[in-house]
Amino acid sequence: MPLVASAHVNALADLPLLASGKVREMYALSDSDGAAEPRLLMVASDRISTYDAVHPTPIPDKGKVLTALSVFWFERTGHIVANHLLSATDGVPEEALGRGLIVRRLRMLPVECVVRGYITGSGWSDYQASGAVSGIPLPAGLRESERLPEPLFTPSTKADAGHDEAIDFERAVELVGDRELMELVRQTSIELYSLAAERTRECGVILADTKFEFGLDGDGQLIVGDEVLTPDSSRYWPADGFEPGHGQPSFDKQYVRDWASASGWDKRPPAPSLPPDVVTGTRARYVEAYERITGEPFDAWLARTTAAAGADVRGAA
Ligand code: PZK
Repeated sequence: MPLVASAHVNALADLPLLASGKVREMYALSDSDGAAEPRLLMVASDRISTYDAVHPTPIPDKGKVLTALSVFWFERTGHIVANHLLSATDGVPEEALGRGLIVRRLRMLPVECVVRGYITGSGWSDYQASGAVSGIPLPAGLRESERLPEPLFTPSTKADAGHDEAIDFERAVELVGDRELMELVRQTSIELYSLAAERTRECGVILADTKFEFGLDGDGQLIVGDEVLTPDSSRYWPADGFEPGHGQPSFDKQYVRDWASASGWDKRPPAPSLPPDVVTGTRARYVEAYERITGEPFDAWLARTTAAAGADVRGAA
């Protein structure tokens, strides 16, 4: 029990910033407070990127929606693989409530684990150039955005700067240094994708592809980390209007992309600020994605997390 209730423990500014991505931050938590193992705080911001550039205008609640979706999927996939989530409330600094997660610190594997159920993006480019994706030959005559006969595991390397490089399974085995582990990672990735794609299909949302990051815990057990099955790590498309033969609109970012294209921006940094109607429309799409996929109001997430201080007090009684 804390000696002083609501003391401003773990204020964000006091924590060591370990990494800052385009749209989120990762902080170290101290090992000196009785924790059983090293822990991190991951905080999702409201920043949004299109064409790899971050816009100066935030989308209110975007970080909370992504965090809430990650937690939703962590809670529904624990029978497939353990995950790094420890808490969305206990130990999260007040200013990060709703957008912050306390997670187990892992030894991350040096590969990005992409699963594709539809042929789009760099997978479509690779298929057009070679008839294969990640070294996996595909039937001739596939159209852009078409559903694949079965989900494909198409790993990539983690590039520090610039774009991740597609690799085949054998290269992933070399990088990870353990074939059996890599086979488990592939099988697990496909199971996670398949579970999520079936669920979202029932909600009128196509999960075209997604990316997982795995790590090992102190016992060498495989753990899924990072964010899982969020719109930032996945391509979500509205099922309504889905039509192979061309690119599909993004469920969440399409207003921004449409506006950005019409604005005349050349898609090189710096990204332009966004007008209020694009911000409002995009926020509504993130909230709609959460509500369609989880079946609960987004406010329920806010009540569970941003009201956590009160919940702790009531729970302690
Ligand atoms: C880890 N990232 C990506 C970069 C971010 C996140 N559980 C973990 N243990 C150790 N390392 C990581 C994780 C996770 N998840 C995640 N890099 C390392 C990243 C920048 C900002 F918030």
